[in-house]
Amino acid sequence: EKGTSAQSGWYPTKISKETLPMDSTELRQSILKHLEFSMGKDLVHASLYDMRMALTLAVRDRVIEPWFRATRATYAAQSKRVYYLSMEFLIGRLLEDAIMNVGLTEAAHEAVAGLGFDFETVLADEPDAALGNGGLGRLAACFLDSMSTLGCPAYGYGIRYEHGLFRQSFAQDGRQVETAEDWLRQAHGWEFERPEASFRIGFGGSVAENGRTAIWTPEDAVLAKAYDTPIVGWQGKWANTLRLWGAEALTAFDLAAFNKGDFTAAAAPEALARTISRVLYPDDTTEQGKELRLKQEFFFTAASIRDILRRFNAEHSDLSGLPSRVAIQMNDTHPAIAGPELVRALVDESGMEFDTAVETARACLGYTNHTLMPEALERWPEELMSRVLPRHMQIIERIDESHAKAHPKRNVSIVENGEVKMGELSFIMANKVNGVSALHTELVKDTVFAELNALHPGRIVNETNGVTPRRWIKGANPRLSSLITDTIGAGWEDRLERLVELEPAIADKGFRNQFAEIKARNKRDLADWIERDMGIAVNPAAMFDVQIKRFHEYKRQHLNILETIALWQEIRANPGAGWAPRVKIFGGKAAPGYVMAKEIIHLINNVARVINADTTTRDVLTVVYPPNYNVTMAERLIPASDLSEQISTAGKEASGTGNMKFSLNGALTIGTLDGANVEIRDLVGPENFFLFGMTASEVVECRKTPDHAARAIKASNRLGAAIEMIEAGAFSNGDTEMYHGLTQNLRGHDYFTVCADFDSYWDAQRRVDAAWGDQDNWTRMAAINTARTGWFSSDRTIQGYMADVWKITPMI
Ligand code: 73E
Repeated sequence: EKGTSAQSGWYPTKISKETLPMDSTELRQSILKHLEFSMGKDLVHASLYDMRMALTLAVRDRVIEPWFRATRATYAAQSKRVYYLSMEFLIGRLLEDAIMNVGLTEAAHEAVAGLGFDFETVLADEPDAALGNGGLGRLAACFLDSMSTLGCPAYGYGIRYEHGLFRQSFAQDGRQVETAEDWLRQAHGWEFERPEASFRIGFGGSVAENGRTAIWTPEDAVLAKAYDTPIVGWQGKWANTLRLWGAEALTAFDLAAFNKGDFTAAAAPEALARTISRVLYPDDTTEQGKELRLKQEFFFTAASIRDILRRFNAEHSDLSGLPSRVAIQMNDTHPAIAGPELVRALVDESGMEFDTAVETARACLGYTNHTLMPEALERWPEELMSRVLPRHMQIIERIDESHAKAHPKRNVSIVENGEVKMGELSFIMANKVNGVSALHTELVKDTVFAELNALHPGRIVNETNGVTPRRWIKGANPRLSSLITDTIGAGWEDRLERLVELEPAIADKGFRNQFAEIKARNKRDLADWIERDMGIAVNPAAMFDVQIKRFHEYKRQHLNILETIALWQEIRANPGAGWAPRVKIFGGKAAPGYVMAKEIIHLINNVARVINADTTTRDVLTVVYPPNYNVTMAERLIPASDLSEQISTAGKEASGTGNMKFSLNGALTIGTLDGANVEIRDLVGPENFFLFGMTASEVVECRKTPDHAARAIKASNRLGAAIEMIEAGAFSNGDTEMYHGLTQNLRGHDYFTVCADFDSYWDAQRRVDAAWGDQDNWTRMAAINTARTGWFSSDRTIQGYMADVWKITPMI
């Protein structure tokens, strides 16, 4: 960048006209220019796609100036840079966010309408970039937004998956059916292809020892090619780069084979290489461990490390200075090979002494742990690692040996029982290790990394997750945003702690009425969408009770559906008891290979079918489960929610970030003391939070009683009856075997203590009902949730990382 760009002289030397404010007439001109010269259309023949692309390119033009300016300022200051390495970036749609950040929302609305298109329809034409599974990937996307907003010089590095997360339908009688997602079928208007930034990434082969260093001769190699997307921050003050790597074949198309008529052979090298960036693995906190996954991890990590070193070497000559210029964050263990790869580059390619290289690498690296679920802690067979990355395996063994030598009394190792433990590797190679909520960080210290924490006190720190208020309040809930601005004035979007200034207004009945009216309007919009999309009429005055997240047993969607069944029975037995009307809304996907999670999805759809057909309960209970939950659907659902279901088994949800989005948008939480729920409850106050269930340590205690589930079922008629209804085939057209796996698990092992927590959950739900009865007080509690949760801005989280982990000062 520095070398080539300075020579070719494209650096703007002064603030260009692109930074000046733009009105709708100028934007219109720019859209028309792009329609003509980029899309090759005139307005009369422009399709929705043409209009969306022309608008995208016109807005993208406005992002270039802050992007160049940020790059220039970073070079000029020789600033340290953050490199955020993540297998997932769940960014969703970009257009609306970018328009908002560069202050063009009104102008764009006006310009697009003036050209004869509906603005919302144009925005909705953009496919979601679903390059992530759930919370981990969405967190990375929120962090990109906050790093740009705060002026933290940063690059996001990941994989440009051709196919993001699969599309979900319930085509087979309510069972999840997966189909390929193809967001890249249309041109991706935001990215810039960078063929000059390409690296050869090798796999396999052999290692020749050569004194202190070694020469690795890979057997296969692919090309990693960079694709850059500018990420502009709030008010366009700064922009960073998301650099995603696409895999290509090194050897071009085999023309000789083609000419002989062997078309498959001709295309083979290309097809093979491309598989590496073809699909996102659809596993979130669940088991896998495929060779291709390891190759993906190495592919993007190695390309990123090479890019980082190239950039450093262009500015500096002494690699010992690396840690003062480079902070590399590993988003979970997926990029854990960054440690050995950096050591390999320093030793084998730059001749650095091994121990010095390990110290240097460690001083650059941070590791974020996102889960304690044993099945999600990555381990690779030693055999596989040695075969795919022979030099890295040697380096890992050496790191392991020297760590063991330095700490002879402790029994911790990276390689154990023929497996390489990536968590231990990441911990040992990082100078800071962080958990993602206060509770989770304590559990990290006390459980998985207890030994390592004793050896390296102070290495583990907490950085509680956050979410970007630009997307999750300003963009998703414009009505609430206007009320906030009207009440506390402008400028809260990048100073979210200012939401506390709302609190005095909550005492005012007029304010509460406005707050309630906004929620009601958001709910009417959602009800219209549900009716349009699913053909289900829901009562917009009912309580919208929402659980949206990946399907996993620990998240306990089955606890929710069991309570739904029990409630339905209770309403049927006593229809006139003045029930609080509810719409239960579910959303989420299951990993395609996760049988139990898919059984729960199927059950929910069948319970919905049966309950929604019951005319006696129709007015007070409806269950809806729109398929293909994604970022865009979350933006639609969260502002229209009254009740947020955060009901994981305590000790299992590392943090949660959906929970924060709900609170900020004025939903009350029913939840366990798990992850960031603990901090939400501390902030909003226990009287504004519906707590239930065992604590993390009580869960551990409970499991010591082998028949805890059977006892809980025996003690709870409601729970027993709900399980029996499922077993009797009430939701499976009389088929008594359909949910056998699920009910047997509940009656037997019930590791996630659904049964033991059921009564407590039921009681909390009835407290929710009672609270719903006083609508004005409900609104007061909801508004308090908004006012007191400004701390959950990802700006605050990033400030924490900058101070505690990256040791970097922002540039604005
Ligand atoms: O609690 C969430 C957390 O809020 C946690 O389950 C999730 O990360 C979020 C952000 O910190 C998470 N995802 C994964 N592990 N933890 C994961 C594991 C393997 C593959 C993909 C994702």
